[in-house]
Amino acid sequence: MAAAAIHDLAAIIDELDARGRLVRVRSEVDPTFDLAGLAAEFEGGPRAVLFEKIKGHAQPVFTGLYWSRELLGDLLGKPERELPAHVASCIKNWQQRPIDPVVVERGPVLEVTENRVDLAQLPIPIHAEKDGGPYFDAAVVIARDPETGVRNASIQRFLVTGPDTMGINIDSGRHLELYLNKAAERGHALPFTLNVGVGPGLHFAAATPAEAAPADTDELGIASEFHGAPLELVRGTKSGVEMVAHAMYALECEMIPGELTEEGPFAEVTGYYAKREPRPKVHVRALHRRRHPIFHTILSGKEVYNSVGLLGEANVLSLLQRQVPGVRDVYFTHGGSGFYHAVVAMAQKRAGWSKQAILAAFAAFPPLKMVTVVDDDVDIRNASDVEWAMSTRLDPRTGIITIDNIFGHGLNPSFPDYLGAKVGFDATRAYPHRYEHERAFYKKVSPAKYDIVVPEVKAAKKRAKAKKNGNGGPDASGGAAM
Ligand SMILES: Cc1cc2nc3c(=O)[nH]c(=O)nc-3n(C[C@H](O)[C@H](O)[C@H](O)COP(=O)(O)O)c2cc1C
Ligand SMILES: [Mn+2]
Repeated sequence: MAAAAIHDLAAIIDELDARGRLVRVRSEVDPTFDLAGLAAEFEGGPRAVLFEKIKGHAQPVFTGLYWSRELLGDLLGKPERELPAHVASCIKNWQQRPIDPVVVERGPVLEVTENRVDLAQLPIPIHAEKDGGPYFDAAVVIARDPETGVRNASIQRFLVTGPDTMGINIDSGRHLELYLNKAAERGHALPFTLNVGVGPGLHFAAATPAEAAPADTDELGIASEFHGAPLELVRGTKSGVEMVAHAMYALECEMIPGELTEEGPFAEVTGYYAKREPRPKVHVRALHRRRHPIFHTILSGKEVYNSVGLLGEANVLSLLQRQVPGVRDVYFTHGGSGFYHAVVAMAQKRAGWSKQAILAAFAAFPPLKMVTVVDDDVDIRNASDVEWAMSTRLDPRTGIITIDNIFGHGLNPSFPDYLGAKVGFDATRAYPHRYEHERAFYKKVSPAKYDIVVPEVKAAKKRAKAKKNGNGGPDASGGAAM
């Protein structure tokens, strides 16, 4: 897709439609449970989904932009296996010479402004049956450091608790937590904007881990790299914090330090419910939107693997390639909830570098719980192949590293209060390589060059019928069966 249109979700949806990559749900759908249940039927497939009629609402809902790397690769014009390297190169360009966003006078998000906010008017779905209520789960937060003014972008989940109030979940170590603490020290509120319905450039900028975009950098510039042009912002009318000019909706919000509200449960990317607990309360002061907005929601499974996971993968890949000779590729497995298990492929140059790769991967992305390093003759995207390396090359006496009492991801039940243990598996061959560990391969031969007859396998039921009618296959004629 033309880079120029990638910042606009409406243009993206039209483009997906033109490419046969948009499922349109024409029937009315209940946003409470049914929408997510139906979306789950399409999760991971090559198409996103537009719910045209939402029960009780005039505005449609869109989901699925991130649940397939094939879809994402097609949209960004990259083969899916090259996505981590593409993302890594965009971030590297930004680190070396950032293209700052520009503030413009007008944008589609300013078409309608509502100063009396009623969140119940928005078609915000309730996903899982035990969720605490409707959630914003794909919207980008823009805030400014109360001390330095540096902007930050992040994605947090927000539970709607009233017409103009919400609860937010800020994980430990997030830059937004730092900003809120700084606002508390100064005794004032922390204003921010919540931007719903943005393109993948800004979504990826917001999901860029702190290890790649530290607190003193304006990570909004990362979006400009994906767009091929500066990200366009408009100034908020209440606090002056910027909003995304091409968002579907932008909410001007603030948190008053110390004010808490009950937030949760929420069906999380881990496959478990996040606990209901007192968390920061949010006041919505104004709502801006397009005249015909589309609400963007995501299912917190594969969609998060390909945003937090993809960005984590890109960072681990670029750091490892700089620090550990021989690293070829990195993949965060789906079985590892998308960002708890990294598999690293390397062509060893020296004994011991594989263990170095384990430590560097943990440092590059703290939510990781497991790192498995294999040789570059293993397909890291194939769980059986990785298991083959573990069962034939890993020496459990010397190849397993455990680190106890280390910071991890709070949503992972094995890190209660963000503390737990991590494990690294060195499943590479002993170096220097020995004959016993050399993988056997067949010559690559293309069947297309040969005249081959491949019969259709007949179902057992059909075979029995054919036999009864006296025109059986090899069984009936006494021929040899293979
Ligand atoms: C769909 C999605 C939902 C997320 N939900 C949360 C959340 O509820 N709380 C949170 O702290 N981080 C959440 N994250 C992760 C952060 O947005 C991400 O780690 C980001 O890099 C944090 O920004 P920061 O480094 O500027 O603090 C989510 C990410 C995605 C992609
Ligand atoms: Mn940040």
